[in-house]
Amino acid sequence: MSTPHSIATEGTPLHPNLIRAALDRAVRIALRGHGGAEPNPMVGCVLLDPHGEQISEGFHRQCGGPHAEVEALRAAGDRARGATAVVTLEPCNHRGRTGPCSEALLASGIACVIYAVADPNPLAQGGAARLRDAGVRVLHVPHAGAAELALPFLTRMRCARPWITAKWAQSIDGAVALANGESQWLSGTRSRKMVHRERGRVDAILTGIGTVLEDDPQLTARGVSRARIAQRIVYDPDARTPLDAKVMTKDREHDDRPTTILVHAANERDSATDARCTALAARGARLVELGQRGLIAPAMQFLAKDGVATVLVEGGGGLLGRLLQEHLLDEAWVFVAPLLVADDVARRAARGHAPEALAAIPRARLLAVRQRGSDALLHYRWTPLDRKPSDAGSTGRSMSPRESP
Ligand code: AOF
Ligand code: ZN
Repeated sequence: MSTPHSIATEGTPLHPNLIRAALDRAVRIALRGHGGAEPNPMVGCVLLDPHGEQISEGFHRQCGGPHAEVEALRAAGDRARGATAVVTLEPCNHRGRTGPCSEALLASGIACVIYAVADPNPLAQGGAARLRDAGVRVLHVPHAGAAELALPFLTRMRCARPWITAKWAQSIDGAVALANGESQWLSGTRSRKMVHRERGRVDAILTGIGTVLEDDPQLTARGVSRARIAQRIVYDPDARTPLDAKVMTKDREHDDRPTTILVHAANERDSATDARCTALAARGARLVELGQRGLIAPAMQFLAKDGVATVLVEGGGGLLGRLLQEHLLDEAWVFVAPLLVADDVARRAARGHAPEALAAIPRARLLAVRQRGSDALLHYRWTPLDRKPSDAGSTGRSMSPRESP
C-alpha cells in the first residue's frame, strides 16, 4: 500500500504527521521566494533531528543564489550530521549557477532526505538516485502544497511555456467596462494594491493592443516593493502600438529590458505594418513573431526559453478569449465589484466564439473566495495539479535538455 503513512514509516523513524508538518513548513517558507526565485522553482527545506525537532530551515530566495538545501545546511552547521532533510523538490544533482545540492547534503552527513516533487529538469535531476547510491535514505512523499508550489516550473519544463494567470475586475453582472470603455475604477483600492504587488512578482505582464489603445496602461508595479521588474508584452499582431504609448517608455532607470511586441511573422505583414514594426524596433521595442496567423502559443514558447516562468495577463477580452481557446490559460483572479451595470453593450472579460454546447467549454476549479475591501476575489484554475506533458494542448511539447536553464 502506498499511503503517505506506510511510505514514510518504511524508511524513517519519524512519524508521518511530523513529516507532513515539515513539508507544510517547507512550502510556507518557500513562498518567501515568490518573485525572486523565478524562473527557478520556489523551494523550501527543513532539517529535522532524529526526534523530529526542527534544526534549521532555508528557502531559494533568488534565482542564481543558494538553493534551499544549502541555506538550511548553512544554518544547521554541525547539527546536520545524522539529520533528516525535508525538501519540497528533489535535490539537484548538477552544477548550474550553484549546486549540486546532492553533494552538499552528502558532505554534511545528512542521514535521510525526504522530497515531495521529482525535479523535471533533465539537467538538474538525479539527486535522489545520487544520494541513495551513496547510502543516504531517500523517500519520495507526495505533498499537494509542494506540487502546487512547483506548478509554474513544471509547466515551463513539461509544456515549454510560462504559467499564465489572468486578472480582471468586473461588476456583479460581468461587465469589465462601460460601452464607452470607461473602467477606472471598478474595483477598490485594496484590490488594485494587490494587483500592483503581483505585478512586482511576475516575470512578464501581457496585454492586448486594444487595451493599450484604449487605456494606455503603464503595466508597472507602483506603490509596492518589487521583487523583480516584469517584462512588458503587448499582443499586437499588426504593430499598432503608438510610439508614445506608456508601455513604450521606461519609468525606471534600471529597467533596460525593452517592451516586447508580439507581431505577425514578416511574411504575413503588409508594407505599412512592416514600417510600423521598424519604427517600434527603432524606439527600442523587441519584436517577437507569432508564427502561424494569430496563434499565441509559439510566442509563449519563445518567452519560456527566454527565461519567463510566470505571465500576468491584464486584458483585453480578445486576448483572453484567444488564450482560453489555445488552452494557455492556467489561472484567473477575478475581482467582483459591488455594481450592477445593467447594460446590453457593456464590455466583457473575454470575447470570441464559444462552442455551441456548455459541455465543450473548459470548466475551471474554484480555488478560493476572499473579501478585499468591498470586492469579492475569486481565484480559479483551469490546469490540473498533475498535468502530464500530453495535456499541454496542441502546441505543447517537452523542453529538450539543451533548452533547459
Ligand atoms: C534544488 N534546490 O532550492 C532549487 C532547485 O541554476 P541553478 O544552479 O540555480 O539551478 C537551477 C535548477 O535547480 C532548477 O532548474 C531546478 O531544476 C533546480 N532547483 N534545486 O535542489 C533548490 N531551486
Ligand atoms: Zn540544488
